Amino acid sequence: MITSAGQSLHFMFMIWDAQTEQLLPVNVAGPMRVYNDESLVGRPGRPWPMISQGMGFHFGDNRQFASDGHSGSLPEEGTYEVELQLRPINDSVVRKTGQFAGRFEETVTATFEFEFTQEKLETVNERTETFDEQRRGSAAAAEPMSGGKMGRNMPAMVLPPAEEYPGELLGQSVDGNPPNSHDAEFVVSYLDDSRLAPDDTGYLLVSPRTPYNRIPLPEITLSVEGVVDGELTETIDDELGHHYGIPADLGESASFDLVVDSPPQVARHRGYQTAFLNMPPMSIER
Ligand SMILES: [Cu+2]
Repeated sequence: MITSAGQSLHFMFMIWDAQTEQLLPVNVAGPMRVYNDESLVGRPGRPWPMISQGMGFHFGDNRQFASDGHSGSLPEEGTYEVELQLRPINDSVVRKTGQFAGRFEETVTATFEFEFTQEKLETVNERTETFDEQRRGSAAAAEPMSGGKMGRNMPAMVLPPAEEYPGELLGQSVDGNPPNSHDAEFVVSYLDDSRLAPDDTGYLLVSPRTPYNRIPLPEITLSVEGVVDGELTETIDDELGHHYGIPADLGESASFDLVVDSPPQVARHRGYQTAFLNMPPMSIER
């Protein structure tokens, strides 16, 4: 998807597994190159992991299009070809389990074309959503775009609600909300038996997400301190989705702190610029 940001185009990519139709909220973007008639336009560069209320987790980059004989920073009208390299998902960075185990091991290149016309740019600009004045200043989020609006069948870009996770939910408030830290919600579930942990050991699953839209928050360094100690492993699993996990055996009334060692290393679109940054630890008790 392309939207205009000032005098450049903002390219946004969502990457999912065709086999399971699941979004892969993992930093895999390599260099992106844009061509017009086989000649490179703009600089090649690597899109960043980002979150936006409408698009959820994606990769994005702004491109200016000044080229020989064309001084504007928007492209000339015409057809452009885009090449985006996707890097392997390395198990030492993000653990791959279930149907994802052993996959995404090679660098691949995705290519597609787009037409740029002034008319298309105006259509995109018209889609910009503005909140009523009465709603400004109160906490909320814009609706995530659905597949239909994006013009194709897209996988879900949001995570399931807490009650859809297996295991025993921990740290829920009396109203049934998951623990939170600087606006992010952390679904914490204890599975006393899981294929993601060694035999006879339980598993602690933590799924951080944005409030309202349940957009996954990747690239966090998370650890636990207390009856269980250690850093959680960022994991993608076809059944349990994107989460952070650690093998753990939690007895009755076991308590620990969930500590955010570094907040999500993602760029933020409008509405998220000041959220999920200074994240105090959460005290959890079974
Ligand atoms: Cu973006």
